[in-house]
Amino acid sequence: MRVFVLTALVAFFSLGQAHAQITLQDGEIKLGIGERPAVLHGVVKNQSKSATRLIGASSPAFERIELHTHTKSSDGTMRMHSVESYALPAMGSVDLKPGGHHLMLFGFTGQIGDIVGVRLSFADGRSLDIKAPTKARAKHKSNHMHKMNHEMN
Ligand SMILES: [Cu+2]
Repeated sequence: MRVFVLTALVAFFSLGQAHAQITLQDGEIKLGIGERPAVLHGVVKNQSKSATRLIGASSPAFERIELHTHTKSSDGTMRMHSVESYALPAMGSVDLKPGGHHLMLFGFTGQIGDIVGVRLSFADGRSLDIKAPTKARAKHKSNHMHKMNHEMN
């Protein structure tokens, strides 16, 4: 019995090593109003011992996806801009949340309420296919900020 359990454990961990142990928790897409881009929030978790970087995302439901972050500018306001990648530490995570890193999704081709597939790509060749629900974005201040910033681009 003990030998069997040990074998099963070894098999389990070997399988885990072979597969990408990256997950997205609480992923959801808030659609922009009208032609405005959508935003994806969630927590990307890396449960492997290899640090990597999130370098891109794509979805059949969007024309293109950019990695964005917010930085405080010299006048104290938060500005959104695109970045090349996000660091994803070993046994760590990266938060995609309002006021921080987020994926900006342009050119939605679906309907509100659709559950859409998104592929996240990592620097070490790993990728993660997730499904996230699309929701209408509430009209609040942060939405206004997004609108303003994107109108300036
Ligand atoms: Cu953005």
